[in-house]
Amino acid sequence: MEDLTPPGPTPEHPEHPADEQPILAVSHRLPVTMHRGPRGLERRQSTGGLVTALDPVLRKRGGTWIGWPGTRLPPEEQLSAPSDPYRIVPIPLSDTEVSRYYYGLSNRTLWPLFHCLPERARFDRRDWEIYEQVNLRFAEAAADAEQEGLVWIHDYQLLRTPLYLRRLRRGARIAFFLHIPFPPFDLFRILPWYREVLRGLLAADLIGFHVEGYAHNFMDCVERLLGVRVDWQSRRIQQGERTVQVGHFPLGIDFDLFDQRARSAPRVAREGAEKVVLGVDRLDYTKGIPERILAFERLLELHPEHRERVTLLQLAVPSRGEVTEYQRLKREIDELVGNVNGRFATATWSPIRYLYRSVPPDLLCALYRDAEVAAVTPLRDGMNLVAKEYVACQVDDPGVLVLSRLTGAAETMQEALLVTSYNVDSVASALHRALTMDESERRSRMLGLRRRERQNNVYVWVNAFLRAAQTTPAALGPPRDADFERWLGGFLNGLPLALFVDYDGTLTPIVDHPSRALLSDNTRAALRTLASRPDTNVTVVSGRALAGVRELVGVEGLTYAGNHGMEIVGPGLEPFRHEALAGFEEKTEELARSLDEIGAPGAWVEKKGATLTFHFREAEESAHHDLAEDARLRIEAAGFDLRDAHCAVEARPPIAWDKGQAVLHVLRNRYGPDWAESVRVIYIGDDQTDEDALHILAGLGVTFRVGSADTPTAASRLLSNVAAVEALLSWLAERARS
Ligand code: ADQ
Repeated sequence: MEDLTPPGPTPEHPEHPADEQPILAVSHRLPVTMHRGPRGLERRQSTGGLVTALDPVLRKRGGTWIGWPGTRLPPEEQLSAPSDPYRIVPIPLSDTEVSRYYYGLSNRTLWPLFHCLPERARFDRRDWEIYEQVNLRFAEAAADAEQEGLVWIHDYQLLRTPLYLRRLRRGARIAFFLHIPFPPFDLFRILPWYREVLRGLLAADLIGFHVEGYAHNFMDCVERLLGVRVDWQSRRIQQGERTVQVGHFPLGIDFDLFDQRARSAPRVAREGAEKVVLGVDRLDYTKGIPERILAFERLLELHPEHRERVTLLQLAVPSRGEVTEYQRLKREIDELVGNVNGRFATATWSPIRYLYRSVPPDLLCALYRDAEVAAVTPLRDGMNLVAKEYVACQVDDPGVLVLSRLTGAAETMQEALLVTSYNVDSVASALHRALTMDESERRSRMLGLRRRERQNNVYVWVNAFLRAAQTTPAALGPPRDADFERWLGGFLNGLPLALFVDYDGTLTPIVDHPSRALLSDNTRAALRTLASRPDTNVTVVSGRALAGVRELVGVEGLTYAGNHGMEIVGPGLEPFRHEALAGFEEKTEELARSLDEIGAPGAWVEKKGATLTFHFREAEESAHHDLAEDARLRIEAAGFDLRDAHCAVEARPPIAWDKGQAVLHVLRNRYGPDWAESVRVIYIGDDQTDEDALHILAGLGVTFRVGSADTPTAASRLLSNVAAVEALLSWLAERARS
């Protein structure tokens, strides 16, 4: 029977640093579960790895734990008791939310996909919407908790919570830990919301995984799917002006607790067979239970000497019974157990004993202790704590661990007999080897396993994670030559280069007034060198008037495209001015007068011939929204197209011409209609007006956008800032000549 009272004190643990700030833990489930009992709502301490790990830390440091209490709570009911060492904040969820966010998106979409079983995944937009809403709710609760110190968010149910929290609390220190695998790029990109998930996580300062492989998969996805720069060596990711640290922290268990329980738990009477192969799992298709039963059947076929001498004892805790896949799995296991028992059972022996229930800790430890073999054979598992618990309970005659290579645990537990669970024959032969292994080999293997798990226990894990979470990662600085070489070396491949660069926000930082946006000496020098290279042509594409941008850059030999490319001049090109412009100059004048009427201090109109820009960067920030709205209405009423820019709205004649058309014009006229055969194209831009060019060039060239991963863009890569653009231009200027 589990304890129904609030959790009692846990023994002090020497490895806990006591003097640090409180922690705000956020996980799908709370460390306590509410049940409707005879005395009304009753609170019960949850068990499980996460609670074991975090509960003592929160007790020591104080803090708050936010999560779902597992039942519907009347709003006035509070879970916290005044005597609690930390605060418990329940997030109520409606039935629809539980069904769509938890059973739906979390368990029918993310769970199978992240465990590399995409054929089991279901993709439902409505599930995703509710998942977003619930993740936002968790973030709001975390923001409202008004607590200093670290926010530690857990697991796949809350992948978007770091982002929502970051929006609410810019300066918060946020750490995230994923308890399940992170899938490889090929599988992850199947998720329709892959960008959102990556952006959600990148809002954290530290992102932790169990093993290195998952961290690598994540960084690979960030680099390839978002085009964000990753430093593989230090495992840092530059996300705009923020630096995100990625790490791996293999979770351990409370080794001494299991060891002690195994020493004190009474013996469990055995029926018949001499040896037990033990399986302990949540009933989940990732755990490979049917495959294990088939392997056991194969063992009995291939090695009849084990018949009537060995039993497979399979414990399965009921799990996610609301999901059809799990109901189907339960039927499948029932059937398989029936088949094997029907085929091999004798009057005194059943090959498989199958218990579909949770067992209390003491009994579990006695079963672990007394089992000759533990068969831990998931098809995929983030870590797997059962393997570790079994090892901790081997206090007598040592047993043998048969462990799937496809678990996180297998990364370190190399003394186990490692198997690939899909290969039934090899699992059968590993079981045979385990059952017949002599004592000295068993002892040597178990000694190594026990030493490591005792040392790397759950408290060591918590401390390692918290230490990393409290260290601010150093900024990566601009990309280095090796990065550019990797991104562009193969692409350029000795062909001439047509380089297109935007001006404001790309070549120069965004400043208060356009007249103050000036090139740095390095950028100007790089542009000069580029202009002098016979294998390179540079076009500066700007929303500014042609004369203005040409004067500001002031480098000879470049092509200039002003007014979003409606006017172009450059060496070897016929000067170009879009024919439709002429008829618009008067209308533009009228629109300028109308915008002048807005008359807010700090807002002004920049006239550029047939186009214009309404600037409001220098106006009161609180007025920005209304100013933009007013300008948009006037621009639309005048029949002009509008574009939002940085603290500005641009108006241009409704002519089907944009920066993308301008790029194509330059390429066609300079290199001929088959330009794609003879020249490599790179485009660098920073705002919405550049997106037209980025779209057109997708797949045709390499495109960069200055910004963070939160920026929706068609660019192939992101550059964090103008300094990164400068570094790229310098690399292009100095690269070997073709
Ligand atoms: P789970 O998928 O739940 O956890 P696991 O790590 O094996 O997997 O933990 C299962 C827990 O349930 C163990 O502590 C075990 O003792 C207990 N348990 C199983 N069957 C039981 C039974 N019949 N009676 C009583 N207790 C039983 C997720 C990830 C894992 C990761 C953990 C922690 O899927 O890969 O190791 O989180 O990060």
